[in-house]
Amino acid sequence: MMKKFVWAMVAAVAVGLMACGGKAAGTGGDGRGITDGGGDGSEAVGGVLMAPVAADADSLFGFVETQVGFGPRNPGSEGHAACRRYLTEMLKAYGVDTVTLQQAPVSTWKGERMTAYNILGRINPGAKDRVLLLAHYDTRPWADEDPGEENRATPIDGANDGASGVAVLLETARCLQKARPDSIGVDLLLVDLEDSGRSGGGDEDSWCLGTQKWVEEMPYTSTDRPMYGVLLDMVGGKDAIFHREHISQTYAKRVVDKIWALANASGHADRFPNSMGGSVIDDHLYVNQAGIPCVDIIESYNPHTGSFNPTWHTTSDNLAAIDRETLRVVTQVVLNLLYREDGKI
Ligand code: 1BN
Ligand code: ZN
Repeated sequence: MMKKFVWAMVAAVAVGLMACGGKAAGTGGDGRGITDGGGDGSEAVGGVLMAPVAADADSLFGFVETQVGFGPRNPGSEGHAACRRYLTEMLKAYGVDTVTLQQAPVSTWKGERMTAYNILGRINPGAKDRVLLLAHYDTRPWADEDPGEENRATPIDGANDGASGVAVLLETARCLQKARPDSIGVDLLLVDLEDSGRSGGGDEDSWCLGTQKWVEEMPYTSTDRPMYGVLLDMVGGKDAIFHREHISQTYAKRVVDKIWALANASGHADRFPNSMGGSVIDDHLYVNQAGIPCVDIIESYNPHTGSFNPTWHTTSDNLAAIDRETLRVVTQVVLNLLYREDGKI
């Protein structure tokens, strides 16, 4: 049967940024060689890369706080609807050129029929050379990994698993408004229904339902599809370390090499060690299978668990577990990547 999609173009009118609760905090040098100095294109200070704009930890934390403030964002919830309105308005407020909403019917592994709402913001939509950044904004409907059995049917706050990756994309939009890329386009994709999958293995395609729909209807021709994608997932954990992830390494090794080398040159080798972590079924798998090399920046080899952050799919995945410095470092690496592609550093 022909699948039916509805693409609704949302007029890009900047309204009510602060009313949405988002922060538009100022930026400043971070004392580690990254400055907000207005884009002179300098290569390095003391051997550390210098981007035209610095990610701001308070701004990033504010984006997480606002999302968590909506309550759990599991599909069908009030928090989910409020969050997707907020995200659409924030992208517009940061001057993203077009914001579109894809609505697609999906069935969960429980047989529920739902709608996946994917939000795409495009900067310089006419540019042939593009980078795709993506993150899921939905949260898991059940804390099924919680140590307390009584909590396992409770929806999670998803401060790390959901809100952190979205915060990186919003902060990227905020920074790119201050120093627009000239020669590249950037697509910011906020995907839905990543986290309602069946745990325990054997039903991989029950995860990432929004992205599975998105790749069927990608708005690209053969000449303007992104050079590569970068997925941000669980990027706000305390002292989080980001190892190379296996699926990324298999499909997109050259992009992994580029990002980890750039993180090193940015002074963040401690957070991006040049070694392998885990293998994660995540949104990047479907983007890779659709022909766009895509890397997952994810905490997949936590020293306490050997896999994800200890708060993963528990009621402890809340604001108290968020590390502003982790968010800042990851965002700065993403910004440095974009400005490097744009020829600014
Ligand atoms: C990542 C974050 N995922 C869910 N929340 C993907 C995943 C799928 C992780 C299956 C483990 C198993
Ligand atoms: Zn999850």
